[in-house]
This record gives sequence, C-alpha cells and structure tokens, in this order.
Amino acid sequence: MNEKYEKMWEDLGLDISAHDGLLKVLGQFYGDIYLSQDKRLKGMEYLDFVLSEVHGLRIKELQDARAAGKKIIGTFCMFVPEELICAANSTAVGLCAGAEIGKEAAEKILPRNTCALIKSFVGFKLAKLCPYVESCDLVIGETTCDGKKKAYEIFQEYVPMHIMELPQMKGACDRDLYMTEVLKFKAKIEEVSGHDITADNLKEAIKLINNRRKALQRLNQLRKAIPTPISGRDVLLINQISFYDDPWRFTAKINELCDELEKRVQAGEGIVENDIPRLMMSGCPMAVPNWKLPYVVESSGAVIVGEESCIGTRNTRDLVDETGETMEKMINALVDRYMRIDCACFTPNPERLEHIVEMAKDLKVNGVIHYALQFCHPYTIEAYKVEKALEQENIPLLRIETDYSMEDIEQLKTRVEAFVEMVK
Ligand code: BJ8
Repeated sequence: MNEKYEKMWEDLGLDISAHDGLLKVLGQFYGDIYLSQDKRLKGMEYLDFVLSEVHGLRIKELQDARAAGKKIIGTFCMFVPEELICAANSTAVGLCAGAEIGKEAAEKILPRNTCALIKSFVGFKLAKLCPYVESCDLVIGETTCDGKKKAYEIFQEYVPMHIMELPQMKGACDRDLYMTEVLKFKAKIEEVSGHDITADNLKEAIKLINNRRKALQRLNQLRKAIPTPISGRDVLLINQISFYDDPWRFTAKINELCDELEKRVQAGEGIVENDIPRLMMSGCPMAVPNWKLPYVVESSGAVIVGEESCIGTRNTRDLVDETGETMEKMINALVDRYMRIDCACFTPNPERLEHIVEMAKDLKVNGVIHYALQFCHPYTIEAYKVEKALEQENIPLLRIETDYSMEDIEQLKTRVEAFVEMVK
C-alpha cells in the first residue's frame, strides 16, 4: 500500500517514515490478534480489507469526496449528532486513537498523567501520523471530561475546531442547553459545508444512521447465542470501523455478515465450546488499534459477548424517532436520543448501572470486566458503583485500569486468567 499512497500522504503533510513505522506495527499486530483466529466468518474479510486500507483507500475516498465539494468533519464523542453532518452533504470521521506511538510528542504539551486516548489523538496530530485529522475541514470537540476539554484548548491551535458545550446532568435545563448547542452545531455545519439542512435531507440522514445502528443491533442480537458465533475481538473491530467507513456500504456489509451469522446460529455452530466463560466488557471506549485487553481475555479461555462502551452498545442501543416530518420535530427527536447517552461524564448516572446489569443478565455472562484507561476519572471512579450494582445480582466483576502500552500485558494476563478460573 505504501508506494501507491505515498504521494497522497505527502500532500496531507504526514511524516512518511514515522507513518510507515506505524503501518508496519499495525499490520503485525493485526496479524497476531485477528488473522490468527479460527472459524472466522467469511464476512470478516470485508473488515480485514477495510482495516488494511484504513490509511489508504478510505483516505483516497475522502480526498475524492472533498474534491467533489463534500466536507469532512472529525469527531471524538458520541454526543455529536452525525445525522446533521450527513444531512449537510458532509462526512463524519472518528478521530479517537488507540495507539501509543505519538505519546512522546503529546507529552511535550500535555501532562504525563493524561488518559491515553487524549494523548494518542494529540500525539497523532503532532507526530503527523493521522491522515484523518489532516483530511478534516472542521473538528468537533465537546465539554465532556476535563482532560478532553482542556486538551482541545491546545488542540485548536493546530486544527479548526468547534466546541459543543455539553451538560453534565439530565434535568430540563440540561436538555435546553443541549438543544441550544445542537442548533449552534447545525448552523456551524451549514456554514462550513455551504449546504442548508432541510427537513428532507435530515429525514434521510436520520434513516441512514439509524440503519447502521440497526445492523449493529442485529449483530449484537445474533452473538447472544450459546455458543456465541463470533469473537468479541471481531465485534469490537466492526464497531471501530463503523466510525470510519462509508455508512451505506458498511450497513450493507454488516447485514450480509449477519445473514452468515444467522446460518451459523441456526446450525448451532459457535467459535468456542458451550462451556467457555462468557464475559462482557464495560467502560471506556477502545479506539483502533486498541485490541490489547480483548486479546488477553480471549486468549485466556474466555469469550467476550458484549461491550458496554461508546465503541459498543452505548453507540447503537438507542435509535432516533423517525416519525417526525418537520425540522422542529426531528431536532427534538435527535436531542431526546442523544440525551439518553449514559456516559460516565454525567452525574448522577444511574442509567448506566441499570444498562450494565440488564445487559449482563440478557447476555447470560459469567462475569464483567470493567475497563478504564488510567487517569480517566469518570470511568475509574464510576467503577465502584458498577461493582456494587453487579454485586447485588451476584455477577462478578474484575476492574482493570491500563493504558496503550504493552508493558503490563503479562500482569493483565495473570489477573484475567485468575478471574476466568474464578467465574468458571
Ligand atoms: S460519550 S465515553 S466518547 S466522552 S477515556 S477522554 S472520558 S479521560 S472518551 Fe467518551 Fe463521549 Fe463519554 Fe463516550 Fe476522558 Fe475518560 Fe479519556 Fe474518555
């Protein structure tokens, strides 16, 4: 891929030799973690292809779209309504990063004790490693955790940004605040894209993004089977790719994969034996290529059957009501849907605890692994309440705090193996 796209990467201002190093590591890592799996679905070949071209063909598509007049909008958070971006004939791309590679550059401007996700996206930009951020016409930040909102103050010296102010509670005045911010966001996207958002194009966009959520909901329903027909690693990858890929194509491909899964479930075929412990992950988002913990779990005699996170069910659980015909009704439907997100940045946040318990029971898991990035206060602190809520249902929980480095992999393995033995 390197020679074919080198000119494009140069034009985007990437550091070619550092970027080559990144792709090399990514390829090796992917081979070890993904391609080594047994009984993978044929439909996963599409995801392998997308991942192999994630800095190549997909970036070329984005450049072509830009040349044809579309705008590329980068996002970091579930609270940014993608529907408004699509309605304005623009494309949304997720910018969260899951690798350590730009850490040194990031630590020149951020404290070392900043969560790995923040250091990663800042580091990718500073070390000139990310063709997505270089393709963006506008990047949307949001006032969620302190780490992100303060990092954006510095990040906007490097990229054009719009910041959405998000509420921290869920009362009527908080909904009003979010509504104001959604309307400001709509105006900003119209200005940047040069396209008016109308009731007609917004209706189409709501359907488009709902359809992608529905395909992912279907996938989550099918993987509930015992034995589970797909690995947790593969589902994580699918969720990760949903933030980069073209939404029409992605939805069609995931529905094809679900057709294949359906057959597997009907035949009672799984990727593991019936008696392998079923675990659920809960907590911080895992951005590409953060596959460390799922790999450790699935090579320790367990299988992951659910992800309670933004790169998981928090992103797909709720649909936007599609019945509204007027702009006012549709904007209200968007606000209602997005205000249901149960991110740990909210206080209090009982909905998340309810969802975790409900999900653990529904998936018939033997235990839950709470995953938090080091220095992420919202999730590390909320883990205490998650543990208490699960304790009441006699569902065991293992709390993991880690970052993107590989240094703790043996230690993680020991802890996860002990947990798997315990829940067996
Ligand atoms: S809706 S989870 S995407 S804020 S891990 S950067 S919280 S210190 S990512 Fe998130 Fe939106 Fe919430 Fe989802 Fe901060 Fe924690 Fe780091 Fe995090």
